[in-house]
Amino acid sequence: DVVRSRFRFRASLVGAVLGDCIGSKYEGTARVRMQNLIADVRALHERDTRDLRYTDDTAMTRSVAGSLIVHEKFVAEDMALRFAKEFQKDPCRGYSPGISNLFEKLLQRNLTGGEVFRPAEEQFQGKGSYGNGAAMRVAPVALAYPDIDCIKEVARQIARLTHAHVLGYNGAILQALAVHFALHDENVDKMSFVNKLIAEMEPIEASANASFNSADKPYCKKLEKMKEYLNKKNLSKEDVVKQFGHGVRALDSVPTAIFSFLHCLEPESEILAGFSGLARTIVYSVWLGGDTDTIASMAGAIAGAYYGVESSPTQWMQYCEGVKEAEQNADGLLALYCRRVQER
Ligand code: R7I
Ligand code: MG
Ligand code: MG
Ligand code: MG
Repeated sequence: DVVRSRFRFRASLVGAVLGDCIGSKYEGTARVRMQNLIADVRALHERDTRDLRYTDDTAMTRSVAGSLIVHEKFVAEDMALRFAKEFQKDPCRGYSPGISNLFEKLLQRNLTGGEVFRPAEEQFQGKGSYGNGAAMRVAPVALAYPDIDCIKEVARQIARLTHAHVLGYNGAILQALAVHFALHDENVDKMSFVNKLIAEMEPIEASANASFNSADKPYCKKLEKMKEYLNKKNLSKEDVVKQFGHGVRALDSVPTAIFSFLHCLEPESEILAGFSGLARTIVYSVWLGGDTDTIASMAGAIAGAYYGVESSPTQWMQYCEGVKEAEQNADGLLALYCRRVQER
């Protein structure tokens, strides 16, 4: 059903923009008060607000979508250059200092072909970044490919342009998988959703272990914990943050975004009744505090893919910068997706 698909593709990228725009006011705030958040949202409904600007999360998501649409596949050099040029054009969007340095290097060195992966490998004394910057921009990959193995591979490759640490790129893979499963699920069951993610992440983390000489599967471990926490009654947000984190590390934010989506499948009592599924997911994830724009953007991409556009709050869409472009990119990705389905 192409019409319903179009709505879900659009809502995924729109959800990512809304989460970024609404969350960015609180980025780095450990304790966000629900009262303040509700006031923000009410201002959007009462048209009593200024336009909310998007940050680097959205800027980079747009580059991922744009490059995939133009080339109809992943082209490393073009993708890296789009990130860097977008940064150069508009550097004050809240990029981390590490990423800013990386883009300066990319632009100065005139790198070609596979060399574009090198600056990422040099980050953080040669260990590579485990930040959430690769996961926060990955949603378009899940919209560009019907095939799950392609999603995993392309998510990893795009991530490695900036995040060479295993936790950085595996976080991007997990987020892409979450968007993929949400997009294709008609009636999400929390436990089977998490089980599907574990089934995919298990071999990925096992093979990472072989090369890093470790027995740890940190993403799978958090996903296992998630099953326990999704069944808990009267869960406090302090508990959620303690278990899943709300920080800038991918490991402390991708599972949190997935948890927010699943937890908000049913209305959370503390959140305004009458909110749509996408709206309450975004409000809930911002309320958790910390890296609010990024966690809300990732949760918004997953929730949008599931609920579709009928769940997108139109008043919010009017005040958030970049919504139109997100819709256009979603349409371009859907066309690409449909071509791939036909070619199968
Ligand atoms: O991951 P990245 O693009 O940052 C994304 C965040 C989001 O919240 C955006 O909204 C934006 O505000 O920035 O940027 P990186 O510089 O790769 O990583 C982000 C942060 O993670 C760094 O500033 C470090 O604090 C931390 N970090 C590390 N610290 C020590 N060692 C990431 N990797 C390492 C590491 O290997
Ligand atoms: Mg930000
Ligand atoms: Mg940001
Ligand atoms: Mg952020």
